[in-house]
Amino acid sequence: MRTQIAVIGGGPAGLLLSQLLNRAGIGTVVLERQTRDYVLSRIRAGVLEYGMVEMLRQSGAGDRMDREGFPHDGVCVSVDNQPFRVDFVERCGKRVFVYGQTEVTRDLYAAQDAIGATIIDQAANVALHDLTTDHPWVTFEKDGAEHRLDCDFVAGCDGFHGASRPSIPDDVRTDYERVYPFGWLGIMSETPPAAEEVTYASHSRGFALASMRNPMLARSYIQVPLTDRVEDWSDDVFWDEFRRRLPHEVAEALVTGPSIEKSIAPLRSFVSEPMRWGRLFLCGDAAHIVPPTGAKGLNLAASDVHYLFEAFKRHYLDKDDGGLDGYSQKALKRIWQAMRFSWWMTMMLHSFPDSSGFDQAMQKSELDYLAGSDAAQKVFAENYTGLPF
Ligand code: RFL
Ligand code: PHB
Repeated sequence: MRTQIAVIGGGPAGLLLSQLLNRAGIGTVVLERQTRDYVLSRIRAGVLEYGMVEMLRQSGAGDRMDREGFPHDGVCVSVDNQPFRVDFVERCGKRVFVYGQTEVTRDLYAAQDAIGATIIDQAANVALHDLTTDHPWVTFEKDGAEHRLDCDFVAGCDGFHGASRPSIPDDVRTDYERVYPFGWLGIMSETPPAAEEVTYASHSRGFALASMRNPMLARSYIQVPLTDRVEDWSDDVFWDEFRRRLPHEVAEALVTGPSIEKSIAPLRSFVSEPMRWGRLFLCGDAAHIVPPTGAKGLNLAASDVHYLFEAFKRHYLDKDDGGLDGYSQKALKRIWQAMRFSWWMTMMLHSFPDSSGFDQAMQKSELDYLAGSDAAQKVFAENYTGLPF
């Protein structure tokens, strides 16, 4: 089997890249380890930056998002049950879209099917070969048989636990990491969202986040110790704790109901440099992880895809490798900005088990400044809605 770009991973990064490339006349084969049903059962991000919204439209997979997604003009931040609002449109003239990652992925699969793209699911033991030569190739197993895929380039879009990043030798890579001492317990429920806008709550008992997918689907999170397990949290205990951390008037109006999904995600910041090795290009979670506090993970995957797509186009259509040579540096510059914002929000909004009185006073003064300063709100709005690509 032969293709131009072997795309490893059929998550949002791999599917979006493949879709854009196919529409530009560049051939791809996507290799995904899981079944499609499994990929579509994962519940993750919910907030799309404007740049990602534009890319979905550009890829021909944006119609349902435009019909069923929800533009949001701002968010609410709550400090010890007292809310304030940051208006994005007023501060920076942009807005975000509430539309779940699950739906984005579903739309991308449908768009790929519609143009007859090749997506091989349940591809096991993917291995990358001869990446520093002009003829890289990939092997994988499917239904017990071994296959070989020859290609011009490999796009490593296989997430944090994939095979691509470990294919870059240790002495070439530098990894940067911060692991936070807590996780987020998240539930999905068929109830009205707690608040009209996404609400980030800082509270002495810990952080909480009230989000949503649609008017009858709420996504709710609370900060929990890393030692907690999902079984430790019945729905009733979750809702009681969630309510305590929210703004008073939101808590009073909260409608609760049974969870239809419940999971705990650890929080970490991680970057691996460089994002290119020979003919392998890393993209999305394969190269970096952000804590979800800034809603940046999926959006960063999209900006990587943008840079990589433009670079491949220049290579194939203009015979110019400048984009490929500059990819890692260009992508990393924006990634570090999003790392900074996600880290800053995480540090400002969560309770840290070993924080001193001084640390807590710093968090409080950071939040006071954000609540009261036009300049601080502008900085927040510009970062939250997404820095330009
Ligand atoms: P993905 O979505 O992880 O997709 C990678 C795909 O590659 C496949 N794969 C392989 N395929 C072939 N061979 C292998 N060896 C492979 N190894 C893995 C996987 O099955 C998968 O289908 O990465 P991608 O495309 O870069 O997209 C990134 C986003 O998914 C991610 O940044 C966000 O979802 C992060 N994230 C969240 N971001 C937010 O903004 N808000 C959130 O609330 C939020 N919650 C989350 C999250 C990430 C989580 N992870 C990764 C564990 C919750 C979780 C649990
Ligand atoms: C979500 O809706 O799942 C969500 C929203 C905002 C975040 C993280 C997750 O910062």
